[in-house]
Amino acid sequence: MLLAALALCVGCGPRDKKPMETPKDELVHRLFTYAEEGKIAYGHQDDLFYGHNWLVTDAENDPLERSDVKDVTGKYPVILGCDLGGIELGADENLDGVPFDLMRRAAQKQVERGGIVTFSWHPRNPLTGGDAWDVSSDQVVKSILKGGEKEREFRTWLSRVADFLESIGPDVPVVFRPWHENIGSWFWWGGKLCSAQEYQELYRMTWLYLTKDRGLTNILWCYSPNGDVKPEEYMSRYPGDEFVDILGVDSYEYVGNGTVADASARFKGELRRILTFLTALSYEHNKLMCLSETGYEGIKYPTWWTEILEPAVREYPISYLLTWRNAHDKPEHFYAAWKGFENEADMKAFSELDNILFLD
Ligand code: BMA
Repeated sequence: MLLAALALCVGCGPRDKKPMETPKDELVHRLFTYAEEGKIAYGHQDDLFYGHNWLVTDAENDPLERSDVKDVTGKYPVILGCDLGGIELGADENLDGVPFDLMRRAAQKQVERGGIVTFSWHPRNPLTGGDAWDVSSDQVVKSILKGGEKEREFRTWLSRVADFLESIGPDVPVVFRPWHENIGSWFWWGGKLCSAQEYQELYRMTWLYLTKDRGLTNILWCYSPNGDVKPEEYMSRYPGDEFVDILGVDSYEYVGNGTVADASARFKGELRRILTFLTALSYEHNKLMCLSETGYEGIKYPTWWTEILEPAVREYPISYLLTWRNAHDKPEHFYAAWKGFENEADMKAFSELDNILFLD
């Protein structure tokens, strides 16, 4: 099996790895090994908090055993995605209603089960008071950098992120993916909302605060631009090798006005284009790579998992891919199959492929 997987994966093969000294080194090593062996771990956002038609209600005592992915495949995803949006204000719940106490317990449970946790962050807009998508001002990033009017307040925001990550456990390595989709202009830290230099300062400042001021050295830092970009755009806001462990990319299938079949074929081609340049960059910079967010909202292509997604990614050394959340309160907003959904058998078939990893 291993030989078959290696033969398929053109970008796979041994890498320069640091000796394993810390829990972070061990996770980096584990993820590099997946890539070398042509394996891709599957991840799902908010997997343990809710699904298409259920929701954890007893945040303190729920055993965290329910998962749409487990209902369909019999296995949990290797990667649990969580979002910290709202933590910066000291809120009890994130922007999608997930209590932070539940999130902490789920992160610990995921690790106990042998899995991995990744955190994204959709923070509010520190200048206008709006949400992460409030792009009404191009002064926001500037306002939180050194000397800016919101610098102090933003440090408090960062301290709340640090407190939460620290509370998961001192030796638990996690992936943190701040300031994502930074080439497009839909978040206040996006392409047209700050200069490349301001963006890089923001990323480095976040890294420096968590790593140096707070001593959180078990974080794997993921840089994840949106995927609809040219290779040179992808790196145009890169903060530097010292600050990044994983090169990620967010790329979704959109149907638009055409047919589902056309959109799916287009998506497959687009993913290959992106992952080809990402593979070259990951070798050049000796970094891990992943498909940090992906999916097709409502998954309207019956064999999307085995005929679109897996063939598009199998040749590339991505350590993992993560499909977005299955909202419990928006019936069309789901990115993994759920019990009773028409393409559930295809997702199960995907979970049984030799090169795709779930938690057994
Ligand atoms: C978006 C949507 C929103 C959600 C946000 C943060 O893609 O899923 O409904 O609030 O992510 O999780």
